[in-house]
Amino acid sequence: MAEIITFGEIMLRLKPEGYLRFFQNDRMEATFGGGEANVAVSLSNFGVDTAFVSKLPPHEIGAAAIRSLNSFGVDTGSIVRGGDRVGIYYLETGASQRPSKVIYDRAGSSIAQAVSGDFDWPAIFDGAKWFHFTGITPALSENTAVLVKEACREAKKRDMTISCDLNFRKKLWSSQEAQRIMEPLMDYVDICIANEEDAEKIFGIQAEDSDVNGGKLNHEGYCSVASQLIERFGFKYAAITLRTSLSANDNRWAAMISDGSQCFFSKEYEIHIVDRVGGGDSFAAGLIYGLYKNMSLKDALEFAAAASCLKHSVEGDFNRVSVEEVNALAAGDGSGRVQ
Ligand code: KDG
Repeated sequence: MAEIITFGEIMLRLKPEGYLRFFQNDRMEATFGGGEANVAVSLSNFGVDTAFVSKLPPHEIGAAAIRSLNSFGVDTGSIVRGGDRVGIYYLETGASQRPSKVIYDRAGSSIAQAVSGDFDWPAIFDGAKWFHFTGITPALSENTAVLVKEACREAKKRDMTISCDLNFRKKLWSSQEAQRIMEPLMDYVDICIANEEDAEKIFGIQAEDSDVNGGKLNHEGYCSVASQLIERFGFKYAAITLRTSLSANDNRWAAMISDGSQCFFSKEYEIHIVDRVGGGDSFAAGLIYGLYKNMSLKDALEFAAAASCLKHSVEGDFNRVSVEEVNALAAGDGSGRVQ
């Protein structure tokens, strides 16, 4: 029986090898990924019984997605089979001043067309303690927005902890639509994970001008964004990943968390980015793990930041690091360059 449940879309990820451009190669690496699936894989790697819930077509590509999740020990027993297609996303990895590109081809995927009644939430949540979703799932269709609400309602009834990574995706919906759908869902959420762009784009929450320098927030600015989220929605905690990038090749990575009265900041890591996709999901999974294992708020934050930092060194959406590796990094002073 799974302790933690995540719900969302798993997509086929098609990517030219290395730094090749879309039009430059005749082969694509085919793997799988998706916000909540990535979180489930990380948690499973950390040794927590985790189930990923979704809908996938009954054909072999749907089966391959399930096999991929199973290879990490993710419980896929509640994935419904039906509908016609697996969503696809194409990724071209940027370098230097050339940004990465993502192209979605996911409209009409099985999960986007799932309906109430496809999922037996009381059975899925039987014995579970934690439910996690992101802002991607309710953005897929009006149906998935309803499904997320149904899941949240059932999870709350069972006194489960609910976490949400706001994960604003401008290719999926507008700020106005996001706010309309996300605002009522926040009533159910205990732990909110975001970056400053999510908070601004979905809820119009911003730091004071005096806390912004050269487009970057200072620590007070991050505290202010987290406090505003907590005040507005009554979250227990709000965590924010810090956008401290210096340039595409030379990056720094850190995060913060607030409980409404205190703000904690993680160590800041210098990172060499191999693949940034899923970095936020690894942060979310690290935070869920730390809090689920009753770490102090500061330790859970450090665990999450270290897990996410390591993900940037791992090719693919899925993080493949162990608790021991994360703990070893989190125990350091953050000064070593991660190569
Ligand atoms: O957080 C990682 C996701 O962005 C990636 O897996 C693709 O799910 C995805 C999305 O909708 O952007």
